[in-house]
Amino acid sequence: MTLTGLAACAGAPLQPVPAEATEAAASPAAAPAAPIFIATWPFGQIATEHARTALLAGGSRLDAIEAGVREIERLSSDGSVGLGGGKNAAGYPQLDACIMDGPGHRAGSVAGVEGIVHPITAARRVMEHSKHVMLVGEGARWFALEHGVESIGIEDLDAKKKAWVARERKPVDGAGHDTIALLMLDAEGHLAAGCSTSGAGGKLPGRVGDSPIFGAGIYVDDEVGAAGATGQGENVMRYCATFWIVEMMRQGLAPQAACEEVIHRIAKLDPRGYQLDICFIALDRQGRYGAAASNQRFPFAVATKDTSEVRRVPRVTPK
Ligand code: SD4
Repeated sequence: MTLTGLAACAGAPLQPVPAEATEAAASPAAAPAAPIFIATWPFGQIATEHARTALLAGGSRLDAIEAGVREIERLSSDGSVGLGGGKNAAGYPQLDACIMDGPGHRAGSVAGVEGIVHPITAARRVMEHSKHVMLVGEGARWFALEHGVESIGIEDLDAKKKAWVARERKPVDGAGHDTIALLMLDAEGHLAAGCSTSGAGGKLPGRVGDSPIFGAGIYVDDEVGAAGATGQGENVMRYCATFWIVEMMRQGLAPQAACEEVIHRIAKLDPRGYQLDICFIALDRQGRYGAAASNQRFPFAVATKDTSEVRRVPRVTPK
């Protein structure tokens, strides 16, 4: 989504979307000292700052990631995260979220979950209180309820589904879509990440995007780095894009170069070339970070212990 679109679909201004975010290409020459937080979109600044506050208050990495993402879910800040986010074709939100911790390569995820206020918390509960990694739909809701995650009733959804089926049973052109993907490196050199979205507006009921999928919405390798994605999820998940970015970093590319290279590689493979609407952020364990987008300017938020800013990258130059 563009900045203009972002502003248009925001319910109430939560933070001033900076008129001129810092035009950033790569991360600064010297990596800032950890902890470092990086998140998608200007509203990501809310997430990076909440994550930082949680960490500096003595929370764990996962507490920080959860706190940052929860705040975006609570605000449904850009109209596309949380229960106030985009609706599917039948007129109700189905939410996707996941969380991943570098040490132990632990991961939890929920997809297509209904009436759950904080899917990121549900994802963390899956990671910490089940032997599974991912729960979907009805089962994800049951599990979240059983584990104390705040919820709302979904009794009205059945009627909405039936009405939609009786109409035409087609996807609709939904409003824009965005995602919060949040990555962090702590002072001990460990990485974590989280992601949450209501997904592509107007999606078919049951559609799952990239956001709850490891290697697509986010990926963390504690030896190397972490990456996160936003944009058209189908074009991210078909290429395991965040896994690919991390593997590029393993081969020696800086985060900025890795994000760009994966876009070029995907564009080369894909019939749509660069018209893919995909955007990435990445952070390595040295604290270097980067971002890239296939066909638009892409603002993202970065915070350290003492700084917080929104930067942006131009779309990649096709090659
Ligand atoms: C999805 N990747 O469900 C998400 C939506 C998004 O910018 O990030 N849009 O496809």
